[in-house]
Amino acid sequence: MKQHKLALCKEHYLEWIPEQTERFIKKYKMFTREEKVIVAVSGGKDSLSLWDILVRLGFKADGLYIGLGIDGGRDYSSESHRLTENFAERNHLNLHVVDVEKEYGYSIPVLAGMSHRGKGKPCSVCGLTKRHVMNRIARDLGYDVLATGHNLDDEAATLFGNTLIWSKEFLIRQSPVLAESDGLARKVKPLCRFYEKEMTAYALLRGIEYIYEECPFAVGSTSIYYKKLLNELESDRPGAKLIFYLKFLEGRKQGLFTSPDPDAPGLITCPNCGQPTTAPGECSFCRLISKVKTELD
Ligand code: Q46
Ligand code: ZN
Repeated sequence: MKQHKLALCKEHYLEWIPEQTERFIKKYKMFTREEKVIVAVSGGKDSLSLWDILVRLGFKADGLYIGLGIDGGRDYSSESHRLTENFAERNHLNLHVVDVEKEYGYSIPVLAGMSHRGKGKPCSVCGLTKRHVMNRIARDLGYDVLATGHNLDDEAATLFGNTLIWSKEFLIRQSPVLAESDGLARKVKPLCRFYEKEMTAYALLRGIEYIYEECPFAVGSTSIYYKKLLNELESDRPGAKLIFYLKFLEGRKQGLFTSPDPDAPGLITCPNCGQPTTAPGECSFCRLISKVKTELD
């Protein structure tokens, strides 16, 4: 690991990753050992590794898998579901599964096809649905905190995109920990300081079986393009990604991008699902489902 000027053998690497994760959990005050954590798992290396690390550290962590109904010619969702179930079974862990089609009547590609969001790509509808389900499950099942497997490459690419257009709204919300508020669960990213490569090495060394392919809809996405640019920068200047992200966090600590926009609308409750929303009436997710129902039924 050039950026840390550190080389470790397998045994010590597998100790170093959890030790560092615990340090980040404490440093950013993400959660305590007494709190109940739910990890959003996709079957990929980051989320399964996160679950593995939290359990090894002795945290009370269950999993949440959301079935999106994405095939992409290679059974993407069924394969990621199978690998997640395998992981949970092998480690005797508790996994909650929400199948979007069974629960709401339509898969992500069908919902996306009927919506104006996303210009032909389902990612916007997918993100909206995942946020809705994750928050509902965390709240309804009494979890204190929702953890996701975002790594440094994800965070640096998001930060790069938000910085290119100085998106204050998103820069304010980009943090290793987002406190709970008005019906929104606390959200944390314990892997936010690990490079993607480091997480791949962890998953492989731990023998975690995960889905290698990205979601078929990730191909050609802006975030992959930003990751490619940042990788070029990183190969010339090892550590550049980490510095970019850590300096941003340092700026936040000093008060940059932390004060909420005074014009931002406050949160109100959706009369249908009870989740927080910004505009009067049903939340965006409930509106999407009603619209698709009306058009398809
Ligand atoms: S799962 Fe969903 Fe991602 Fe696939 S459809 Fe797009 S948002 S790319 S993280
Ligand atoms: Zn709603």
